[in-house]
Amino acid sequence: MKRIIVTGGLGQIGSELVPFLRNKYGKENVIVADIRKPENVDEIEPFITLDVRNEEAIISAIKENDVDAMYHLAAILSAKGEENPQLAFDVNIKGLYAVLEAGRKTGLERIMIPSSIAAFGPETPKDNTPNDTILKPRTMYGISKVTGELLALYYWEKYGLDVRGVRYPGIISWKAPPGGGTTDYAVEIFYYALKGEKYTCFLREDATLPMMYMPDAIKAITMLADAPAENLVHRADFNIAAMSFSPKELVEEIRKYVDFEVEYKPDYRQKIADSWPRSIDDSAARKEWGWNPDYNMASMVKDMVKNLKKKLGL
Ligand code: NAD
Ligand code: AKB
Repeated sequence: MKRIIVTGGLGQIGSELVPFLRNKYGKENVIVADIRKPENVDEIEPFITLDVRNEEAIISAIKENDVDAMYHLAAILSAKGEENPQLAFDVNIKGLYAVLEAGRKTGLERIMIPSSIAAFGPETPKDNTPNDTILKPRTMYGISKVTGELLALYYWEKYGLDVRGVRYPGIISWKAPPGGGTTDYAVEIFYYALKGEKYTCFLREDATLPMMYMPDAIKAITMLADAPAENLVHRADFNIAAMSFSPKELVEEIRKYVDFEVEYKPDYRQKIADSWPRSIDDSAARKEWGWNPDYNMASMVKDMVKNLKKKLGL
């Protein structure tokens, strides 16, 4: 991997993955691609406007920029996807197909595609969820993630296109806002707590979900990208775990730093959360490429409070 395109590079994960990759490969060798143009485009350069549903445009971007690898992050997340399932199908499934076809036709060396705990469904065992288990998600987002996992295996076995990915839990971070998921409460809540405002949580207080702090999310996907192919039994379906907590447990931890009021008003997102696991068995990732997380809930909250206070000027 020498020249990399990051699709959806302006999103929550891209905003932190891009600086990491630029530090490693050089600024000019990591091209940010997104459907929206940033206001501060001069700071983001090299940047291209790209709709991942347009295969020809992806092929041109790969050729014109002499790209050999891609992190494909462009997607519609779970909550936004249930508000507009047709858009989620279009971007997440047709867009992924366009990316894989462009990768196959141009001979990309590697494509990284994040999956999600949304690949699981109500019939999946909820605790210590195994890597290889029942995948019957009920959201369009989850269906697109299972499709991606299967297509990654297909393109590898049929064409030798090296497509890999992890099943991210909810990602918590302070640099860029989350993009419309069921786990977004676990980021939003910090802003309300630190400003001393009352937070209305859209999940129940006991809705336990697997979560991960952004530095571990970046570590996981880049470790997997660099792992020797011969060590991998799985492809784009690696469970990875770091912590699991409920909104109530997160509130208790944040209250060690600031006091704030919370009320719980579960909405349609509770049903999505109910269909996802509470905790994850990540032994395959540990065995095949040496995964282990650095942050637990306590160290994540401490770091979030410190960095967000600085960011908000508090
Ligand atoms: P995000 O919503 O923050 O960012 C997605 C980006 O994709 C946005 O910048 C958006 O403008 C762009 N985009 C949307 N449609 C596009 C299109 N047609 N063409 C090009 N760009 C388009 O998402 P994220 O949180 O950064 O997630 C990145 C990847 O990680 C996704 O595949 C997501 O499913 C996965 N993931 C994220 C989480 C999480 O908690 N953030 C958890 C599990 C998996
Ligand atoms: C979402 O809630 O949609 C994402 C995810 C877990 O995939 N954060």
